[in-house]
Amino acid sequence: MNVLILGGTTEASALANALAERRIPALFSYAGRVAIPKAQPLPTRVGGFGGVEGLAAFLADNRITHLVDATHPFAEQMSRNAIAAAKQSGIPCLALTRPPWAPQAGDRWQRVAGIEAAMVALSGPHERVLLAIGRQHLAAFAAQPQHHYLLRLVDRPDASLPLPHHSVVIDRGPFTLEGDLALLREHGIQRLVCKNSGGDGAVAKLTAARQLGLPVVMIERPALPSRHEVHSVKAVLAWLAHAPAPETERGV
Ligand code: 3Y8
Ligand code: NAP
Repeated sequence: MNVLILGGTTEASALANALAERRIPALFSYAGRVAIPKAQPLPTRVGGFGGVEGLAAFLADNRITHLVDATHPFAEQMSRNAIAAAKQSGIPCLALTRPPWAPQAGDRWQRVAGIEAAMVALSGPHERVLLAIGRQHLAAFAAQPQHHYLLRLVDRPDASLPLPHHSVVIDRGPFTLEGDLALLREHGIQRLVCKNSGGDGAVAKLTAARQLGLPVVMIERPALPSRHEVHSVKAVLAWLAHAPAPETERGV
């Protein structure tokens, strides 16, 4: 058995620890989006594979027997490539994901279908907005320059940002309720924009917004092709114990 974990989430890290503890041969993969990704207890590679063909070649060259896509629900391209490359390679593939967040009593969510729709939702007069979507999709919000944006980024930006009025905090999660309440209060935040990432690593800002009665523009997840999905490390371990390895591994 030789497992490839496509990582970058809290759940991927938990899975990596579980496989390392059980001495199950595995590799961990990051895209290379941030300067210093969290260290993992597994041999780790960083960078793209080169599309579906590159991933299929990697699977073959490294004699991967099981592919676990534990990427973030907004890592749409990686997940599509994983499905295609696993099918092409005849290798079992499983997605480890977390259920989307659902609004609770007291929440003031405006649910939108994507980044552009979130930008349109900010068409009102000046507000102080926590734009908690990271770095990659900030340019869309230049169309709403009237707001003051609070940006939470993993790395300090190395170039000027496309938003005229903004403040930056450098932080990587998982985040805490105490910390996010303080952040919203200190910056006088009046509205939040975030992705429906699910999981526990970034939910604190939603609990804080509920307690402060703040509206949230919630960007819903991109649609993905149907695939075998589980929501726990335990379920992945059970799948690994029973999923048939490819023929090459069975020596037939
Ligand atoms: C490089 C690797 C762990 C994993 C921790 C989770 C939790 C904290 C919440 C906010 C939202 C955001 C962002 C966020 C969260 C966890 C998880 C999660 C959101 C790291 C990591 C990598 C990345 C990439 C980075 C993106 C950015 C997104 C910041 C590691 C820390 C906003 C997504 O500068 C950039 O280019 C950043 C890019 C993709 C989204 C974007 O478009 O900018 N994550 N985040 C991964 C790689 O190279 O393969 O160091 O841990 C991982 C984590 N980020 O093990 O503890 O599981 O979701 N990451 C979002 O959800 O909205 C922050 O601020 O409230
Ligand atoms: P994406 O748009 O779906 O992927 C774009 C390309 O990046 C992929 O086609 C692949 O390149 C490469 N890539 C993505 N994830 C990879 C991985 N784990 N290992 C190797 N290559 C990877 O991805 P993204 O949304 O930028 O996310 C990148 C990473 O950040 C992922 O690990 C994801 O789990 C993590 N992350 C993302 C978010 C988010 O909001 N998007 C939040 C938290 C964590 P090739 O085609 O060249 O193979």
